[in-house]
Amino acid sequence: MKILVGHSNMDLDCMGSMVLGRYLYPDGVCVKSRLIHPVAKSLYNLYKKHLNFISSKELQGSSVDEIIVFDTRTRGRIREYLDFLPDFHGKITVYDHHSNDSCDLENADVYSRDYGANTTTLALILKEQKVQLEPVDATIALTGIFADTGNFTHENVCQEDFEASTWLMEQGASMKLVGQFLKPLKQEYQITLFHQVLNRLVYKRIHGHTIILSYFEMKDQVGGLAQIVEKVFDVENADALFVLFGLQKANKTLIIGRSQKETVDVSSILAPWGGGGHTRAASAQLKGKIGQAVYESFIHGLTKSLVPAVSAEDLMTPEVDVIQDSWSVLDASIFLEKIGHTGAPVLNDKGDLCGFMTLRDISKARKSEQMKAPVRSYMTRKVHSCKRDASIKELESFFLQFNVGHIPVAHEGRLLGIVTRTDYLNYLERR
Ligand SMILES: [Mn+2]
Repeated sequence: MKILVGHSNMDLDCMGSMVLGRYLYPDGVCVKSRLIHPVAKSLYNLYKKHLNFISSKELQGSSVDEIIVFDTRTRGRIREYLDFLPDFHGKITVYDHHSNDSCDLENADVYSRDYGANTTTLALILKEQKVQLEPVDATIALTGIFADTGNFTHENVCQEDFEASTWLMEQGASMKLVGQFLKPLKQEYQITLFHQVLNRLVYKRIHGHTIILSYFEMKDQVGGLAQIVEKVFDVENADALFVLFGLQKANKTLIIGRSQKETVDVSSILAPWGGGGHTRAASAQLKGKIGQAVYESFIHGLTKSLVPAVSAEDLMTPEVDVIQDSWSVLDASIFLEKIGHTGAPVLNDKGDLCGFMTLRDISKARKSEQMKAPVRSYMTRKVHSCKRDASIKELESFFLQFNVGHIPVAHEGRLLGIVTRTDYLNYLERR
């Protein structure tokens, strides 16, 4: 017998891969994991009959000669099936998109693609073979792609994910159903909890990072906490979020962390607490520890482990073309034209930053035929400058709020450099 499996705690991408995998291996039998990830539960329950997955228990005593693995290449993540197959020595074929994970499945044929979703790999193979899908399978597969690509907003998204999705739409996928399955908070208690967590958020600036924290105590653990935390992170604009759930009955604290910045690696921040995961999503469990004191000591640890954030000083261009306030407007105009900028900071004779001269200011002087007037009478006196340690968030709100293209960085009146909108955009792209 040939079996098709995904990783433990199957998610939507797993299910999408498996239903498509069935077209490649029509004689294969899909096996469900013991637990199903909360995000995939409603889809699974609704399509149980159509999916027709057997449980891993049913493998006991069966003669499996080939295993097709989807969405993982790690033995530990398919152990729950292998445990029922102690005598298995057959062929293993892997379809996976986690190319950074090392593969410890001996003699496996690994079909690896770096797409945003693993389902994409299977969809493109079937497209190539001109296979016709049942619309319900197209819907399940498309849900998998949306889920693993964060609705096509994650950095891992590539052209192939779009191509596969287009094809799945052609195969009759229902976007209405996809949207339904992707709603992260389906239960009323989850929505209530979402608002409770939101109400207790504390904003902290730690080493230039904006971190939000929340401590929440509850009797028993409920399903879908990670989705709640994710939703909170979605609506808040912070660098990272840590929600600590004190679980009274189990006498432990569950920490769930999310980050949107490479330099705030939540997995390494949670490592000293016995946690793990990815750079941007990780969790930890503190057994036997609960209460406000745990929260306090977590904040303390966090302060120690956070690497200082990038600040205005790191982004700025230090050599700035400046205008003197005693120059004539005409000279300033010629100067700006020569350097090809739309504006420049103005310094007084003491060398202090005293204004900003833009082409707009110059045209005002031109209209009133005052090109010989000194710069100081036409420059913009109110300069929106920032401090050298201004955070990325502050710069961002500067650009948005004042609609300026440059932000002078000053210290005690002295101009240190300038951050342009381009500097800022370049940073966003590389971070
Ligand atoms: Mn995946």
